[in-house]
Amino acid sequence: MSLTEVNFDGIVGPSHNYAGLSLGNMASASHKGDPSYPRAAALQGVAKMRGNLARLGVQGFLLPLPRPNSALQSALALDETAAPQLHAAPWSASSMWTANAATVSPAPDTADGKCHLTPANLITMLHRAQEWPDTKRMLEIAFGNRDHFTVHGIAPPTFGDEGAANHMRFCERHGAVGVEVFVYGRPGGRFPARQHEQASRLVARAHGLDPAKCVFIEQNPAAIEAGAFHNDVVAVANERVLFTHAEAFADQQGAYEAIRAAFPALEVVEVSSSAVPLDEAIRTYLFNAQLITKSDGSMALIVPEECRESPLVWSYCEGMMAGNGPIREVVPVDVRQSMANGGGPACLRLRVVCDPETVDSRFLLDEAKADRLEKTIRTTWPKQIDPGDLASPSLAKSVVDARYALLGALQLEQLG
Ligand code: SUG
Repeated sequence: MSLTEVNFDGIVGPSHNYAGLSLGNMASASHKGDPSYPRAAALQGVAKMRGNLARLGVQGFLLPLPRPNSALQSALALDETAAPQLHAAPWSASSMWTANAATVSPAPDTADGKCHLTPANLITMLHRAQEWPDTKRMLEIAFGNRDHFTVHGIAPPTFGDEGAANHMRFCERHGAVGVEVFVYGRPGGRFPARQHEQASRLVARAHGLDPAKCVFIEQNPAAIEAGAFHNDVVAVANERVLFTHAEAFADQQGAYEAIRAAFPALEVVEVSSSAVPLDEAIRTYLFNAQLITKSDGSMALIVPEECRESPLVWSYCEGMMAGNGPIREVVPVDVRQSMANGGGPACLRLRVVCDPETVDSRFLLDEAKADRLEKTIRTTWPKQIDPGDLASPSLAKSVVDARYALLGALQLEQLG
């Protein structure tokens, strides 16, 4: 059996909109009320997947969840006195950011030799807390092969869990035993600390990880204040390499030492605050990148286009490509529609180290399926959504119909 890293990207749903729902997420706040372009957004996502399919030879995806969520609409007892944000929450397409779908511990790390997934409860934000039941149902289908996968229940409230966005894994190669690093925030600041330490710890226990191969690290409260609402906004790991901003962790040197104690081969690529100030790193999402190992063993960083447009960030990237560190290529991709809600290339994917043969093949991409996805999106996804449209029954019908068309195109009607 050959284990490899499969990225499951979230297909951007037909209700994608900018309602400014995420306190502490600067992009979401600054684009509140803008018109959104769901069709363009979803096509940007498919183009990113095609690029990675060509680079890595394998690519998966997860589907948009049912929206508007009528159960949440009735639970909220919506009427004209309810705040606009309450009206918007049941329409959110936030499940596109699959780095928040679950925490994943690959088979080599777990006591029973299976790959364990815990769906994230996302309880800190109302519009995200509605995701997990449908996400869990989908994961149970995609990873339904019980000889290889276990899908757990969520961490119980009040422990906030935001999934893989706060989880990093270090290993010699993806199929080898790994050290799993859980990054949590300490509550009490201006913005919510969305990942709670106890949620991370219980996920590690539930997955049957070796305590000697788990590291728990506190996120820098100043990074949360600056808009790093998840650790993956300021750090990303791949195999031996940690690519991180110098202000990512509460105790930066202590974090490196703790990881190195469990994983001596750690190689840190640290970007100093003078090279790229924290605010610029968060604005451009330099670290919300996919750090991938190419077939020749070298690493490439898939970054948002916004990085190329920033003189500071791009000059850092050019210097890195010219140097002799582990990251030899930087590839900008256009995911602007997602970026405007605070979701970069890394947010849009859930990494699952597994044998692709053990996954339900309906969730795996090939070129023909990418064509089918694009055709469905081009013909059924709304072109534009203005904030006032969210109350419209005709928009609700188009969103529901578009998702059904997608389920049909992928033979996944059972998710209907
Ligand atoms: O949870 N944005 C998402 C972005 C998630 C990014 N994921 C990772 N960093 N892995 C969030 O804040 C915006 C929704 C709105 O404003 O309508 C939103 O939910």
